[in-house]
Amino acid sequence: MARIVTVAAAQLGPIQKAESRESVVARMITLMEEAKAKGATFIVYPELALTTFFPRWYEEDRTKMDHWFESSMPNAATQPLFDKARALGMAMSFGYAELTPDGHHFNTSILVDKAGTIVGKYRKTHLPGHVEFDTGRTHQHLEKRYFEPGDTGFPVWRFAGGLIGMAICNDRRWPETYRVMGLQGVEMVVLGFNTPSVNSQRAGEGMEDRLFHHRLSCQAGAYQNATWVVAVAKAGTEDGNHLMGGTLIVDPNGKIVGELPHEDDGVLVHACDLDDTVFGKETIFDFKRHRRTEHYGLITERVGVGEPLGR
Ligand code: CDV
Repeated sequence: MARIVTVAAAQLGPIQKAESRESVVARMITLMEEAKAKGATFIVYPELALTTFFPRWYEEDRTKMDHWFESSMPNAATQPLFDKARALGMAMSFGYAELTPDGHHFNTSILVDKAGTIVGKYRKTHLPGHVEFDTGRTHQHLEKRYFEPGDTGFPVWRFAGGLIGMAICNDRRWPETYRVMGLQGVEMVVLGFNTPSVNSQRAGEGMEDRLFHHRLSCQAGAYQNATWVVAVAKAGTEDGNHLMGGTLIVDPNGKIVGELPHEDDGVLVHACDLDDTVFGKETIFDFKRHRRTEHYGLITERVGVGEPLGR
């Protein structure tokens, strides 16, 4: 028997520094209407969906960046998105910069059910980039300056008729991200990303390589954990800085079932059968039968590379 979740990967084109949240929310609502018309019941937007990718801008006084953060959710700017989701009966996930009441800064994503209630929150674990201005880079990536590492871990929620987990951008490159969710039986991982199309520390690593690594990471995570992966870009040129596209959906066999071919606002809709996860979970990736945790200690004991065990 099929368990279908029709998901819309809702890519956003560029958001310039000067664009207001209200304007972005209007674009997100347009995408939601399109997703609904195409049969979707769950829409996924990118990382930091409400604003430009502000961690590319260096600011000496960090408090001057607080205007990019949301201190409540929903708030006046995003309420129309929540209202529209409730009116359409659409579940959703989107990313934003979160400023907590006690002053913590996180790169956050939420799961919102079709009644408009926030039922899940994930805070980005793997923060890329650096803390101080780096003259050796072609562009700055200051996530480590403006965000703290997330404190949520990688929970999986019973949501939309399945087991759903979240990740954010750089998290998708780390096998641990998927495996921790895999061990909770995850059936669909949803994630958003803002990926510059050139490596700031290696000019020769351009868009072709970046897209290759992105697909490789999402496909491996999906296959090795027998889960759907829905990866959604913010794409295009933001104030002169180019972000790659590559919004895609991967099936539990590791195959890409759809990918957007452009860098504008757009939706990629796919009817994902969560029961397609069963074969992998009961055979080659039946963790209970095949994992050998007695040999995995280094995964949690070591952060960086240490002495070889074989000498
Ligand atoms: N927003 C990100 O996490 N971006 C990183 C870049 C800096 C490599 C990514 O993994 O796509």
